[in-house]
Amino acid sequence: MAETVTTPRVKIEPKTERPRLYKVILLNDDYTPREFVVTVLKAVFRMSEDQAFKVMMTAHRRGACVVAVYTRDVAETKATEGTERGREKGYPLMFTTEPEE
Ligand code: TYC
Repeated sequence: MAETVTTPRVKIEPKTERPRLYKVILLNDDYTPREFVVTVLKAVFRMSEDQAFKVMMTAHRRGACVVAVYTRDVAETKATEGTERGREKGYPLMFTTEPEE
């Protein structure tokens, strides 16, 4: 018997939804020393001195700066850790998270 070769007419495209990403935002305040903010950015967000200084200065001048984007768990953990490092030293340093559009 002759072999029947069929070409599927419908292309099956498995769709894996990418997880929603969250921004970690650094908020300015009047009390936390600039150098301390830079130290926290380097330690928690693995930034270079240069990157950390630029992010700190942007928050200082504009009131807030997006630090990085992560999945929700990672964003929340890092925001909490950054805020906690300030709190330990008695500074009001604050990181928040916000979902990306
Ligand atoms: N505004 C602070 C100061 O003048 C420095 C600072 C920068 C604090 C950025 C927080 O997110 C911040 N000492």
